[in-house]
Amino acid sequence: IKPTFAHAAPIARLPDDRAFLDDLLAGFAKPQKSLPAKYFYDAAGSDLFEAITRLPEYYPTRTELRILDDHGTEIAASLAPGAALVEFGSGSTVKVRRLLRHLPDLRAYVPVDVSESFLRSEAAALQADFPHLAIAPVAADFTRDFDLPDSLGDSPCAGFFPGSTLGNFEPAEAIRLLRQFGATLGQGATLVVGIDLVKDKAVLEAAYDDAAGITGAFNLNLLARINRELSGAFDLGSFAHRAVFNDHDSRIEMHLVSRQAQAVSVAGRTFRFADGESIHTESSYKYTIPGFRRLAAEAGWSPLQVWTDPDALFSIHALRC
Ligand code: AVJ
Repeated sequence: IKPTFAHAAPIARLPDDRAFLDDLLAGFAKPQKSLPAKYFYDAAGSDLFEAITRLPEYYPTRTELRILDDHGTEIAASLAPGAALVEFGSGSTVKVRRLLRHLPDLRAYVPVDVSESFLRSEAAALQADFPHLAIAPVAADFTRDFDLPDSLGDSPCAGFFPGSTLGNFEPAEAIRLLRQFGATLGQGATLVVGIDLVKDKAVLEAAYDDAAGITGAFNLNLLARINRELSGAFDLGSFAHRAVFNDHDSRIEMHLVSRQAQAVSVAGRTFRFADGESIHTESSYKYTIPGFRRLAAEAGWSPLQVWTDPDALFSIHALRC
């Protein structure tokens, strides 16, 4: 098996701008206006997210990296020998590198990401550092069903889903996604998944409302993106960033709150906002270890092992289906 990224075909999908407008129209028609969090990540938004991961208040990224550094050998040992490792939403390869160094016999690394250009450059950089690793990238939206490369043959599969990205999905959607991962990876597969944990409300809220205002800029960039891509007329100064922990649903919610009554046009339509009315832009669910295991069990995954940092801020689970 040799690297196949040069030949990886893009998966057909709805043109992004039409999907964006459809999602905006659906979200703005609801009593609580909302937008899907996945639209945060245009080029500017991805740069802002990178900056968030370095903020003193934003503990998840550095804590997960620490767990990978402290327990990488054991985490890698939870995978079947000679498995192909599929990363869902691979983005930058910073985290998987922590596993790859403990996996000399990996059959292949299969990064899955919507951004084909990012996939290509990350695969090339990874290949330079791991010359013997077979890399078989797939350009696909991992939330939809996709096929693994034929080159994997019938080798056992393992999945990697770090970053607590699963926390962005409503529990019912998270179960559906975990079930889909099981169907893609096959019976007996291991899934290594990063999950942020419930903790003190002040710590959670600071992580999503930092003193430097980077998370606010990240949130407001969604309106800037609407202006750029959908001929929107949002005045960014008349919306405020708000992040609150919703205890009842165990999730951080990010909102953009209208500072005044106003009408805003997007793609030729007019949307009205009352003073103080918000757009719900993101939910980031926080789990307890048993709570996450219950969710995973509903999707057909049983717990193998769990690792946390000394302060129990974050968790990495190995599951078996
Ligand atoms: C990338 C979804 C894990 O929920 O913590 C960071 C995104 N939003 N700050 C998270 C995010 C605001 C992040 N995830």
